[in-house]
Amino acid sequence: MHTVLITGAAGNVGGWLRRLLRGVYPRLLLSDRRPPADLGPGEEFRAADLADPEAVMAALEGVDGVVHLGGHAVEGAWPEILEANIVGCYHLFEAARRRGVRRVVFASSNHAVGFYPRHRRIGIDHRVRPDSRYGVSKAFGEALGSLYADKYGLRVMSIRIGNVAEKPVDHRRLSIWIHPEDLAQLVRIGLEHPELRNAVVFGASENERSWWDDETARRLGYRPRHRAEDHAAEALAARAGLPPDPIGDRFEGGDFCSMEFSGDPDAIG
Ligand code: 15L
Repeated sequence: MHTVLITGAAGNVGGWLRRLLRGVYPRLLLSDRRPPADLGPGEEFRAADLADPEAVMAALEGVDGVVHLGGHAVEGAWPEILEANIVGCYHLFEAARRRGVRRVVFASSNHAVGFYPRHRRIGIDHRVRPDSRYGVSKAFGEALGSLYADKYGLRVMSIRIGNVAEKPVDHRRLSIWIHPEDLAQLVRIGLEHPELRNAVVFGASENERSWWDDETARRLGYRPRHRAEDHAAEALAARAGLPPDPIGDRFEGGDFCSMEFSGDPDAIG
């Protein structure tokens, strides 16, 4: 990997990865609709709106690997999810194919499987179970990555990211939290591992309360260095201050599940 481009570089996760991947690859390019407010003098920025296929093509010129964080990062109305996460994701993979990019690391999300009940331990072989239009868009991105890997030989890793923060902020996050340094480790595996072809992994730190079997990531050498349990007292205290959410507290996706919910929780086995 010589030239790596991060899309969505002006966002929160983009900010972490910009700092953690600096100096790792000879050239690190940043892309977003607008430059990050704190863009440094040594940082190279390429503006691109994912909705504009020509702009995405231009952004990917001379790029070997993409870390695709760009798009809408939470639940939203259908038109914005469609434009940023469905059409935009297609533009990204298609530009990667046409530009001869070798690898794409796709930021998927735990919300692709958010409707699994918390008492179940799931692996990547469990079917997707999105908890929102946002979660559906992430399942779509994973499927697109799989198509481009199988059909065009692009190497793709989709990371179902839990919650990226310095610490798990509440009870739910004790199960799904990932420290930015652990995420950077996973991203580097996606960009560099010689045997990687087409993988979906869960993105979590060393979390005793995890709901996920992350065997694929481990097999690729992932060894998270941060432990959620070290912050358990604080995270549990934070939970005490939150109002009860009978639906959200039952499923992995938390309040993404309870938003707009009018189903039968007992029927979601
Ligand atoms: C995500 O996918 C979101 O991008 C982030 O904002 C958090 O909501 C996170 O999931 C989470 O589930 O905590």
